[in-house]
Amino acid sequence: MSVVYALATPAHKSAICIFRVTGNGCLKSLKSLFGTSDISSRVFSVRPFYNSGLLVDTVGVLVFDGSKSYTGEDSFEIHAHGGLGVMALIEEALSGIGFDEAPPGEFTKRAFLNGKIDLNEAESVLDVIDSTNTEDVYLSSKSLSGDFSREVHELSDDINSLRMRVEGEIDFSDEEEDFMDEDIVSDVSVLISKFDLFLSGCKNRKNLSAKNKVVFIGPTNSGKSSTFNRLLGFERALISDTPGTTRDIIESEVFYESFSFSLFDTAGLRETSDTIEAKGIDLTKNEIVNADVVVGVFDPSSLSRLEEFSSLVGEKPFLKVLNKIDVDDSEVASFDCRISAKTGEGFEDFKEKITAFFKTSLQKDATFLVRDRHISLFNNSISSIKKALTIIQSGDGLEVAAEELKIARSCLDVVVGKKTSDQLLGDIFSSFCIGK
Ligand SMILES: Nc1nc2c(ncn2[C@@H]2O[C@H](COP(=O)(O)OP(=O)(O)OP(=O)(O)O)[C@@H](O)[C@H]2O)c(=O)[nH]1
Ligand SMILES: [Mg+2]
Repeated sequence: MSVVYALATPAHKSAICIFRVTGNGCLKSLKSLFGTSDISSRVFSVRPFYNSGLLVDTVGVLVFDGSKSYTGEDSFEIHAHGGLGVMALIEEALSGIGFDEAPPGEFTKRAFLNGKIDLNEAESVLDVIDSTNTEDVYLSSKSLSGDFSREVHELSDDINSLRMRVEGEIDFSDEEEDFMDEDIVSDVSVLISKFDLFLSGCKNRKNLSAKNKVVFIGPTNSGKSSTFNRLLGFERALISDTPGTTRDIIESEVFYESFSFSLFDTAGLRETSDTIEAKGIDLTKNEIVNADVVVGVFDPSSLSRLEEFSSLVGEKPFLKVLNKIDVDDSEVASFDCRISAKTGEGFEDFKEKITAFFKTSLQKDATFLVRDRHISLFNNSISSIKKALTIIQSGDGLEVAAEELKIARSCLDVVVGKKTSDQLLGDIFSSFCIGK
């Protein structure tokens, strides 16, 4: 396999950027890049980094020989200052000495192909990165540590030993001996129960990377952008006392109480003859359709419009917020929260109430995160075991029962990647980020 490199951190100005390089033979380039090939393995060393002999930056280097690397190949990492110019020059240096740019997921794919991790563990790497709440992080990390694969292997071994016992029965029946391992039927039933129990703890990761969408709507000038900014903790959206300040959808991410949310600030809704603002209003209506939770922000001057907005939101969860309580703190029923975007009053309660919508949708008792492909393989596997059980109970066609058990086991082999196809690997690794 060729030597490949990738920027493993986002291509944005930041304190540090990290490049990864992997591929046997890559360590021969250390001299031209760092001025020496004498860099200890698995020790963080500080070295100058050169592009065509010119000093680019003083960087941290981590070298791994193949036996101790993530990919199973000789590898190294460059930890440089996170400027866009630095990134461009490091990239130029690496491609200049003939390294190829790594496609998405290439490092993890190589780890799998070189036997460092199994396919399920490789998929768990992606799940850890995609998780948008802390519970999913814990579940993904458990799979990455090999717990899920161990359970699948255990089921696989159980199926295999039952198959061998069934085949033993076939041999005895060939010899016309009257022998039936009475326990086979009950042991297959026990296996089915064990499999069912395992499946009941599996949570489909389908929506893992789906964002928790929180959309802010309300009359113009009610303080939507101010509320949005205070939740984010910085000035993301433009604020002014001119109604109609926000004209486009503004999105930003925030992490609160084990969840990440995507917040969307929208244009205030009012009847308008201004065509640009009218377009913003149409966008807001579309955002409501895609929202998980709609937050309606009102101020004391726009209380009368609550009904109008409630009907616009329809069936969607709707959190009604009264803002600007610093100017008017009179109690108004029919609001879920009372806040001041100016002073921050009421925001703890407000954040709790947003989070509460998402807490209820979590499957609390999950043990593992799985994918559609796992679920369909598990279903095929268990249905073959059930077919085998029916055949064994009838006492006829034990060869077919043994074949069904073989199919059941081979489904589990596909789960952990003992059997794979290029198509499957392509599907899995193409959804990774570059540099992972
Ligand atoms: N006193 C007080 N003023 C606020 C508060 N929140 C917002 N404002 C003021 O209200 C005005 C409108 O705030 P914005 O956040 O721009 O309101 P908006 O709802 O995003 O407005 P549009 O985007 O035009 O629809 C600004 O002058 C803010 O400073 C608050 O809690 N208290
Ligand atoms: Mg605004």
